[in-house]
Amino acid sequence: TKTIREVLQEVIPQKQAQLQELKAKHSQASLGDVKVENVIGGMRGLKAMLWDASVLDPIEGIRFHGLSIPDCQKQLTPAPGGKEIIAESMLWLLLTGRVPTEAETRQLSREFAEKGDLPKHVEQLIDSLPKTLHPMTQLGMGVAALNHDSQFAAAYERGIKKSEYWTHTLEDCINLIARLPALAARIYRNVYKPGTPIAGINKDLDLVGNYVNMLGYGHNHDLTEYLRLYIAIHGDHEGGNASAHTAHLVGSTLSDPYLSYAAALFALAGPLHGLANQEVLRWQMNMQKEIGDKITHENIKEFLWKTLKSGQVVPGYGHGVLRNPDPRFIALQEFCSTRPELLADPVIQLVKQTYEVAPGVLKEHGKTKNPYPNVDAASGCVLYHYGLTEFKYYTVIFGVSRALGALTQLVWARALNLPLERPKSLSIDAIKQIVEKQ
Ligand code: NMX
Ligand code: MLT
Repeated sequence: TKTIREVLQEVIPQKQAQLQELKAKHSQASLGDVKVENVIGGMRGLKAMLWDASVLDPIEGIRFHGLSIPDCQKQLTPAPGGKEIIAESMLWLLLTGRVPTEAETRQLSREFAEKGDLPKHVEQLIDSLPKTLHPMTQLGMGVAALNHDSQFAAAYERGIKKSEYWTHTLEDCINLIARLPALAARIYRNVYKPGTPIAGINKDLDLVGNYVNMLGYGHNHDLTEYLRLYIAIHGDHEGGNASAHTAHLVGSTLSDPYLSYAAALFALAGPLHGLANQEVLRWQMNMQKEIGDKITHENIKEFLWKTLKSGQVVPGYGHGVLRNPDPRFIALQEFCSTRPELLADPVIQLVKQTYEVAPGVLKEHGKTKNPYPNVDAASGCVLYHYGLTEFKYYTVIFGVSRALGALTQLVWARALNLPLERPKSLSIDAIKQIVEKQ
């Protein structure tokens, strides 16, 4: 059994050599033109980032180091007594490119549990915040305040060689992932169950097992399994998504992992990105209220058109890269398909029926390049079924998850000595001058 640090010590020199070779042989090769539409269109389609842990195919969806979600479900070690992928095995895969053994997975679970308690000052900060402050704002503030103990920041201040950056970054990333459940659970308990005690960390449980326990739902095995799957598959979605990209950009200034990930969380908190899971539930509940018991395709269609005609987006549909139903959406639907009590739930049925109608309506509407559901269309309704009905909290769970991928890339960015990210911008006049000369 090797530690994650030992495996990284082995794989980093190999990857460094690969990058050196690419630089030496192909630095001047083109990966495609930069068109005006890329510059004014949110850089969509522009191949402009290095990101190794996962690649998103528009049709097939996400692969983590080449493994699809069903591959991961087969190959990655679940929790004892569980079946779903857990955060530890996903992090091992993302960080090292290797499927960990069961012993390696358990070793990481134990390390997370041992490091999971929050420092007093962060508990006090979170406890002092108004309960009306959005849970995502609280999460970002808590993560930023954890930088008090950043090993990278302290080592940088002492003066370290660039070749040592990644080891300190890794320690911060592991400490941050370990502490996220206690932080996220404290926010939930303060806002929604004030005055009740929070469970302590159980050293024999996996990261998400402890998270669900601290949230107060540890008795619910199915919800625990659902959140294990949810957190594993939201972990990484290549590099260009707004949260991961933000962490990468901020990290490239050598801001420490806590500050970099806090920034990422504030990108995740936008309704076009992670907040969409909150928005989906709110929107589906409004649909249910308006339609009442008579849920038919016709009624759903009418509600969809009402949303679109009022100039709003249909939350949970569309994507910057995907052009097919999101395999994460499919995986979460499949979780439901083996559980009759979930299939019978009216909110889950409404989500499923919306999926039967929405792509047709969005195609007819004719704007979105992708009329199919993304992960957010499905992720909240199961939480709702299990009694976690406070949908303003849902993006926090996404925030616990995305740390796996975004922090993996911070370690690799330091290991590969990637430079400050600083693209060139152009004014409208400058663009006109360039194109008019062509
Ligand atoms: N409902 C209505 N209109 C849409 C939708 C939608 N679901 N998706 C895209 N459009 C519109 C979009 O607003 C744009 O309109 P306009 O020309 O007036 O600006 C047009 O279609 C073209 O957009 P696309 O190029 O298809 O999409 P883009 O890559 O710009 O944006 C999203 C991707 C995900 C931001 C967009 O599809 C969206 O707003 N979806 C709803 C929100 C959502 O579910 N976000 C979650 C994404 C996943 N995540 O977890 O982060
Ligand atoms: C994500 O998981 O980050 C979202 O699907 C958005 C994206 O990939 O752009």
